[in-house]
Amino acid sequence: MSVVSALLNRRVARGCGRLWSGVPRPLTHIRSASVAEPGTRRSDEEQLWEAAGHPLFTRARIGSFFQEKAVLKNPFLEDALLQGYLRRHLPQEVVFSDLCAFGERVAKEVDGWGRECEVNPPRLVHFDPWGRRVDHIVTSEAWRRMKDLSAQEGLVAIGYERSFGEWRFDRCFTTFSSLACVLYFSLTNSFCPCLIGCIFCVIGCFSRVYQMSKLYIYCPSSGLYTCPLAMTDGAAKVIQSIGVSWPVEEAYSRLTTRQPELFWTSGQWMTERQGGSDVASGTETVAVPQTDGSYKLHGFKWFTSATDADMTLTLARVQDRMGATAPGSKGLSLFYAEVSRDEDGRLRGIEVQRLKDKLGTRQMPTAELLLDGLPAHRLSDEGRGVASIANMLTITRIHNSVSAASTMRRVLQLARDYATRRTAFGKLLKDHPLHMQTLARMEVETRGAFLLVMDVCRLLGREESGIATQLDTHLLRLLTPVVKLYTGKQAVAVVSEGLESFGGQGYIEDTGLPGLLRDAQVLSIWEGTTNVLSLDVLRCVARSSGMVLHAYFTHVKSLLAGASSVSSLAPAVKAVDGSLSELEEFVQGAATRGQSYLELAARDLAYSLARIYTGALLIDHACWKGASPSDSYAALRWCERDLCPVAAKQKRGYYDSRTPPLDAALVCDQPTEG
Ligand code: UCC
Repeated sequence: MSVVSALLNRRVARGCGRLWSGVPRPLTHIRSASVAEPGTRRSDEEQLWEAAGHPLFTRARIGSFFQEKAVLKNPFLEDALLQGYLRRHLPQEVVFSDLCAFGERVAKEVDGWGRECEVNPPRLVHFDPWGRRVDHIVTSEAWRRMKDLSAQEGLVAIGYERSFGEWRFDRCFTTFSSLACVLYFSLTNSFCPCLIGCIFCVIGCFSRVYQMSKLYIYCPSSGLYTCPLAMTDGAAKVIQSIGVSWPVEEAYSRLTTRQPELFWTSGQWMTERQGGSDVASGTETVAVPQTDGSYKLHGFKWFTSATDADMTLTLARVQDRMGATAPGSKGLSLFYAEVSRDEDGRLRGIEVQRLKDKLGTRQMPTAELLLDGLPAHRLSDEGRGVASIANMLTITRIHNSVSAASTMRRVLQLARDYATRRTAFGKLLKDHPLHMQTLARMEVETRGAFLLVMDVCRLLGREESGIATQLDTHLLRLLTPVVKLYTGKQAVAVVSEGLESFGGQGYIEDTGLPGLLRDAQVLSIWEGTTNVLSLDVLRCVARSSGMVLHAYFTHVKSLLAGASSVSSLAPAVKAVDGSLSELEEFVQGAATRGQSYLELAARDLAYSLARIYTGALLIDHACWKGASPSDSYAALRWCERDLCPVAAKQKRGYYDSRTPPLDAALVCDQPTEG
């Protein structure tokens, strides 16, 4: 047989294979680790074909080169900053080995499930084949696996266990020792020489750092399962703060269990048709008291995330005997409801109207719900709904920030890997300084976001372990909206830039990359938009009579003081110090201004708080004895930006009374006639 006929025969065989192209193939995508694609080496067949004088691209032949995809490696082992941070703050062995094993699982197994969640989004089945209303939200197998995994890995539980069982070898000794350590710590702000007690305390107060580190590794591979986990964590926190007793005792233990068969997730149904920001005036749902002390809820929840939850916390207005309700925030109470079905398989007191058609987060069911007599229990005092659910908001906002930092890190890890594989203009991307400069800028953003997020987790852990000082408590209240709003914006910018670093492939759906950008976009929207959270900053400043800002200035100064002797960081220290003075000046001046002035400045104020604080954290981390030269470089680069935009914009008259009409005229500018 001639070379040509041999090749023709092979091509016929190949052509037959194409008939099967409709058969589903295993999922392969950029977020998964798998063997490298073949193709960069030309096959014998191709060489023969070319030797026979045939062109490389003809009929069924598509050339021999295939670009290698980026490979997701163990996200824990790939993350120098995460490791450095944990090495600095946590007893290493236990946490490191768990995070390392989990990172391996994420790269090898879980990431594929995450992709499957996206490819098989949830769907709503309204009716059974016989016409009965069932309202089944059908989710993928991968989505259900995520639930089991979340329990097994303790993704909520770690935040509530606050210690490791094996270290609690003697409860009495440990309790005594811990109390002594807490006292020592409160007085000296340093760890006492008693090793066991300290380790216990460290583990207790850094449980949140540990939990959030795990979520940070998991999030971009989770198929958005981190959303129900955020609400689950928030619900557990609310229950804990109100008191773990009937009717939520069982719920609490299920939300915080590590046993998959017992694990529950929770919803957070706050948003109604009038919107999710102004909850006080937007909530129409009423709670009708029942004779047994429970309630039935009637209303329409317009945007309920992860609606396949087992329970929910929600807000409603209690009706009096005449059917009247109190308006505004004072009329809202917090309710607990279980999502269950009756003997006919119908949801009790709920109709799922439809699933939302969203830009991103498509992996997760988000629904419009008619509450039509949903059985519920009131958890808060009447009229204390917003204040009671605020604990949930704190937790979900912190989770949101973890997701933001985590998504930035993930796109960078993939871009970094891709830069070692893709050649353009004669060399690998990693050898193009301009390309690496772009990635380095993303890296600086990501490092800043990470340290800011982790510091808030640290504060949360200290508060929950009972070792928070007043300064810590004030900082936590102030920084929660700040970290959420700032990292949400950073994530969109960094992920968008990250996609560009893959060229056109970053825009191709089944690489898995566009989903990262779509999912990032929600981070600045839900759980309080940028402007709503900027106003929350003003509220907490006013409600604390400025104490939250006092704590802020005190803490940033103490971080800078620790770096004063490090000459290589002097430009960064000087920049943060100068910006802090500008901010102080702004705050002092603002105290004499009216509310409208402050509201106009709110977003820039929040950005300034975020940038200055992050600068101080980067500096502080760069001073640590285990810091790397890259830690210093990142701190220096971060601090070169405008750290205090509120001062700069104030000087330019952005908040003066003549500006809003100009802004409005600009926005509403109409074409002139003629
Ligand atoms: O639900 C949504 C989607 C769920 C998806 C979850 C995803 C989780 C992330 C996943 C990561 C992967 S979206 C809907 C989200 N909606 C919001 O986030 C609400 C945004 N709006 C606000 O935050 C507003 O500032 C409101 C609703 C809190 C304002 O309401 P009020 O009634 O005007 O509030 P007040 O009067 O300012 O505060 C009432 C009480 C006060 O306590 P008392 O009465 O003791 O003085 C406040 O101090 O509530 C307290 N409070 C807070 N406490 C209010 N906000 C807070 C807070 N942030 N922290 C502590």
